[in-house]
Amino acid sequence: MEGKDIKFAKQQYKKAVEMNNFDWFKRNIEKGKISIDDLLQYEIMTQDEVDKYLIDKAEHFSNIKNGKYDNEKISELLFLSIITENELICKKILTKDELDIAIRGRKEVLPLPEMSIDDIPPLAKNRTDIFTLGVRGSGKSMFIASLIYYAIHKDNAMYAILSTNIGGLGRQYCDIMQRSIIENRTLEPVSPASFYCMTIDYKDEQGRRHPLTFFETGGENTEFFAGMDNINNPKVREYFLDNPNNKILFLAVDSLESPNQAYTLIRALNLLDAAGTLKTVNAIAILLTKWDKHSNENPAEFLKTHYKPLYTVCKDIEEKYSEMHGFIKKRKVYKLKFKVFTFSVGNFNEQNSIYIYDDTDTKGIHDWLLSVTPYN
Ligand SMILES: Nc1nc2c(ncn2[C@@H]2O[C@H](COP(=O)(O)OP(=O)(O)OP(=O)(O)O)[C@@H](O)[C@H]2O)c(=O)[nH]1
Ligand SMILES: [Mg+2]
Repeated sequence: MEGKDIKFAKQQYKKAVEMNNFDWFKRNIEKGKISIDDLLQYEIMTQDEVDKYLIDKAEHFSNIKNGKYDNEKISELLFLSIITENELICKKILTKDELDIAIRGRKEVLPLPEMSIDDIPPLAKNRTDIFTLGVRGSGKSMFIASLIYYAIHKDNAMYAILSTNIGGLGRQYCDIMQRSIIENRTLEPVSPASFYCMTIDYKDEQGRRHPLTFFETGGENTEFFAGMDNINNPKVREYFLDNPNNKILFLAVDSLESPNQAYTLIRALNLLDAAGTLKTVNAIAILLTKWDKHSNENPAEFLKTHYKPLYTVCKDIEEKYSEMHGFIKKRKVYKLKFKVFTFSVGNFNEQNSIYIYDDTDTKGIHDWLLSVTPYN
């Protein structure tokens, strides 16, 4: 572009801004009198200004739809309000999930309803209670979500969520758990004040019914349960310490976090031992969660290196409670079993926010769960 052309372009641009009308300016571009490349090269306009004034929204939309814009560009257009999130969704240019990934690098976490421990329904008797303990963020909710999803969506498994007994928000919580897997989304951290229970019957391959109740709460509450001060809390006593039902304990150990988390779990086990509750525990499983990030490592080595104290406590418990003890008349008699699993809900991205569901670990744990729980 020659000197006089630059001057012309600058003048035209100034006029268009003043009049807040770019029609004439655009016509000059169409006729080849002004080129967008030159406007950028000679710094008459910035890229943002070109996007805003010279390119029709329809063209932006078509470029987004055809994958011509990267996520950064889409975010920039949204940031400058050249286009809006609403337009992208209403015009079906992007789905809500695609938009989340494009602009936030993640899908929005699923929000959870709040449910106080004081409002949960009375303990359902003659079922096996599944407790998943672990510090905040250790992967408890994703594990339970995957286990429930797997049972409900695989033919050989669960078939009924009891409408009686479920009470409170159990049903709603159960739906959210499944949705998180179906939509490949993570879940909001459970509020420390919230406590959910879901009564679900699992069906095994022989068609026998395993009545289970899943308990789920925020990571802080593992510490709460583990705190000796709370031993007299009536709800802790009802659901946890004095609960006569059979129990399975899953101990979620976040393989990406510090081994110090194990001491909370050890405290909880000591409390259960002291209160006599372990007599009603059928099985304990350590879950090395988020194992997709460790897939090349040997789980036994990992456990021995980082979690020897927890492993030793579990082995001691297994030994101490190795004597056969029948819990309920006419039921199969169990001795406490101890097992270590690696667990991953799928392959996560770098930020651990988006994943591709993989049910391999879940299947193994599901089958084991059926092998250690009584059936009707
Ligand atoms: N890499 C990987 N990350 C995971 C996996 N499961 C969970 N995460 C990550 O860990 C975060 C916490 O997982 P949750 O299942 O919500 O943890 P939680 O123990 O229920 O946490 P609280 O409810 O706060 O006690 C998720 O949002 C993911 O970012 C997994 O299988 N692999
Ligand atoms: Mg949770």
